[in-house]
Amino acid sequence: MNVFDAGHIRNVVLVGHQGSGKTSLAETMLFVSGTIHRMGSVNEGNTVSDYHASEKERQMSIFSSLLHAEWDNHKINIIDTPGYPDFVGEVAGAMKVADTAIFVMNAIEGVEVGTELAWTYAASSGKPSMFVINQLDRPQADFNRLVGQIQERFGRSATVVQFPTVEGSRSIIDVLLMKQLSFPVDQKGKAVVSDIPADFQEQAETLHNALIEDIAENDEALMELYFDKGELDEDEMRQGLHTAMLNRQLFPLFCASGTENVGVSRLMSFIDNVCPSPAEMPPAATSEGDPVKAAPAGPPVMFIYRTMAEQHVGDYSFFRVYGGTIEAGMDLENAQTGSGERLGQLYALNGRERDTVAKMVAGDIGALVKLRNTHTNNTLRKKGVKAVIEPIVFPEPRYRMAIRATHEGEEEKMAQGLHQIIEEDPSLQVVHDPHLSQITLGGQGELHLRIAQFRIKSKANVEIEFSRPRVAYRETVQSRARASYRHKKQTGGAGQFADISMLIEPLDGEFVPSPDIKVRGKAEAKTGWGSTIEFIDGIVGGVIDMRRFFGAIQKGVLEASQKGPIAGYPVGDVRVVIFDGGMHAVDSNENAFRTAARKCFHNVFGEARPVILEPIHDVEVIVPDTYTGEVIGDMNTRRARIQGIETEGVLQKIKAQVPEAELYRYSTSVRSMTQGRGIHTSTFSHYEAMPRNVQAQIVAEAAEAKKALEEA
Ligand SMILES: Nc1nc2c(ncn2[C@@H]2O[C@H](COP(=O)(O)OP(=O)(O)OP(=O)(O)O)[C@@H](O)[C@H]2O)c(=O)[nH]1
Ligand SMILES: [Mg+2]
Repeated sequence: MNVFDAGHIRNVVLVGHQGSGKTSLAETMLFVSGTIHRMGSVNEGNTVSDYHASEKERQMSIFSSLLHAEWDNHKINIIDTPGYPDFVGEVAGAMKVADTAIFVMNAIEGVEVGTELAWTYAASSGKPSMFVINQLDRPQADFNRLVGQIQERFGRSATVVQFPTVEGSRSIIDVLLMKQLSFPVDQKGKAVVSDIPADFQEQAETLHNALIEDIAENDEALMELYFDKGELDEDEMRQGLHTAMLNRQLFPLFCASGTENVGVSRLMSFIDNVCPSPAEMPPAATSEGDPVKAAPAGPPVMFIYRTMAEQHVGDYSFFRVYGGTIEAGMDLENAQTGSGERLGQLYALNGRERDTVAKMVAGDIGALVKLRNTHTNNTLRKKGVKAVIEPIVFPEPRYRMAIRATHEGEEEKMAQGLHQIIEEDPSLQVVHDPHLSQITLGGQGELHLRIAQFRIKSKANVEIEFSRPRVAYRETVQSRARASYRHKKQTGGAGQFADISMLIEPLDGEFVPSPDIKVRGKAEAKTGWGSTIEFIDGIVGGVIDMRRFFGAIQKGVLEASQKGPIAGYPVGDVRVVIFDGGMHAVDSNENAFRTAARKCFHNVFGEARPVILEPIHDVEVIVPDTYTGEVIGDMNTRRARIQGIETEGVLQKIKAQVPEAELYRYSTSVRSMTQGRGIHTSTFSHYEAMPRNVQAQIVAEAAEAKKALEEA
């Protein structure tokens, strides 16, 4: 394959809701460019992009795939992403390395959650964006309604470049060219250009003027020209659109029917002529060192945006070259690990197919195999260069399950398998909680985890099982209480003696001592589960030698706090004051005080209105407004506190605080309540006391589990 310089490269990513037609559109892009000679279809499972068995089986994209087409001496890199929200991690990675985001919209469904999700990535990374209203051949398609919806949601910056003559027809009026473009079946996607029919002249004029005004509004020089001439020519419009796209001032809106090969060749030309080249994009942002300019003669800097093991090939590292020119055999340094990497063969991909390329210059996207120790989000650079490309921010999990190896003794294999799939998909997350003795796998939804389970099986040959994760409750006290404990043992020789009086209270502000307590010292312990225990030495008259025993007392309390007295959950923030006690010249030692402290803590805890705390999450659900009522109704069965509802165009955002215990499989519930059109996020907010009745249930469960353990 030829080598292209940055000026002759375009990097586009196809994004949008599930089933909007991205993969079909990509297939047609490859077909009209002559890259492939037969158009496959998603329904038959023979597209270039959806080539994995799991994608064919489900007739949907699961992984992003890298494709490329040559068009008019340009190389267009196309990344097709999955629209199903479970796989949004793939969108995050692809969006990072693309220069233009093409939002493929389903002409019947309109703005959907998948559109919304991708939009946040494009907006936060400042990517030039455009819309393609797709599937216009379908009888229920309503172009005007959709334009209204898009503008309502994304603003008037969505500017119409094309409209269909009649929904379902194979003709489009292009108001930039001011021509009718027809795509007869026998022309294999080539446009037949003709004058605009009289019926559409008026609408075309109106939209043409609107487009010119949109363009002029964003460019002073063009505005002046427009005032002078009362018109802008095609090249001026292109130039204006180009600049406005780069600045995210305008989002051109196109029409197409991917499977019918209508509008696609025109889209390719627009990508070539108007969408920005990598050379025009701002220098790549870095987390260290200066931003990297796409200069072919500069020192090589490349970034790995994705890693994927392929059968019979090995580990593919997908990359974008940000600086310089790279070639096979080159020695680079991994910025994160400091170790050296020698580049193997470079490939331009079309799904499973690969072409060897001699060199790749700054701006290009490709893949290579068998890097020794380089992972997603790593930068490879010429030794001596300081730049580290800013990493991709992958989404936080919204679905979590406890996992274990189905067969005993395969824990080690499971750990390896987990390690591998997380390397490939950083939107999965493993958390090991030693206090709950539980490993959880978090991801974007039920299907995401099921695919992970399947991949662990095929990679590491280990079966894993999912179960409901236990919630990390905490135990704490709600009032001040005092108790004493005397530990005394006489067994033959040396005895054991320690006497402690302890006060406990919630750790809430500074200690306000009662008149009988004098503060003499203070210590603070941070527990392994994230809470704080404050210790106050209030011993007067040396009844306990605190220089010798304060440490042992703290140890005892910390031991006891690992398993709280109510149901065995770790203890949350408390203050412990040692205010009285006694010791014995011979029989007192550290062990004795540790034991006494443990027991005393247990007793005093029970006196201070103990309570179980539960984690509360901030939850946001985004749904089309027809589902708002249902989502709120369901929230009310989950002990949720609704905090507000905001309108975002045609979608609603419901905000609430919900106990974690009530969020089990919530993403699945949201999907089924909204027929796949809603999505939620959930982040830990704080701990809160549980209602009595719910607590009683937790206590009963803990008692039962303990009994079962003792009987076993
Ligand atoms: N009539 C019609 N159907 C289309 C068109 N584009 C796609 N489809 C159909 O819509 C379904 C989904 O198409 P895909 O290309 O897989 O959509 P996608 O956006 O890649 O979907 P995900 O990868 O799951 O997000 C398939 O059955 C396609 O045949 C179109 O332009 N017209
Ligand atoms: Mg797809």
